[in-house]
Amino acid sequence: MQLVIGNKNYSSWSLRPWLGLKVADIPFEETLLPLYEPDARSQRLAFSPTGKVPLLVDGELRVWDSLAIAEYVAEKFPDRGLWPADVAARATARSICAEMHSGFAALRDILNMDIRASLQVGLTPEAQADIERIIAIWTECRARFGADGPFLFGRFSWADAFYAPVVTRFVTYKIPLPPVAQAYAETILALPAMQEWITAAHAEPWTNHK
Ligand SMILES: N[C@@H](CCC(=O)N[C@@H](CS)C(=O)NCC(=O)O)C(=O)O
Repeated sequence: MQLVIGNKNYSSWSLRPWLGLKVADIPFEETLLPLYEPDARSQRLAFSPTGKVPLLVDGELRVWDSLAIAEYVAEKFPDRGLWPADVAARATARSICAEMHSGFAALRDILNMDIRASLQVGLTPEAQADIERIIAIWTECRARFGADGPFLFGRFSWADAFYAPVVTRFVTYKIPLPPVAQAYAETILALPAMQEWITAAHAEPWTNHK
């Protein structure tokens, strides 16, 4: 399989499937298309009908959009446990992934993913509410489903991959977290795959400042 992604410093949607595949130890070839180069859109359109990344290529098949990629990979590799085994936990994991996929507009707008940076921003009430909602999700999942390990549903699942970019945003923008959320953020940052992504982000030459 081939995963087409954007810059590791900026592409939060790309991090999600990349991290899931890496942690689940599923081999893939990575194709990185820098997002802000002059011919970036036409490069992406050569792979993806939406002109967006991430996109997964598996033989003749193209799967675009992070959530569809997550579902496809989970179906293709059911033994990797990328969705929780318990039906209630699995439905909750899918709910919070869907919530991330379609929500948190204020957070996305104000706290752009920028792994290399260390920034201070004024938070709008909407962005503050998004942060509080994420802390509530993490706290509730850890309490209800986290008995078997340090992740949201105990073992690593797609839910962790979907919230991993938020972890980097909280670091970049120095957002203070209560202890349970802080411990969870540190668990994600300590993943070797996460460290690999962060190291690569620091080494990238491209910026979005044109
Ligand atoms: N809903 C899509 C969003 C993908 C997306 O917006 N990707 C950004 C990079 S992080 C992109 O390709 N932007 C280029 C553009 O919008 O032209 C997903 O979940 O994969």
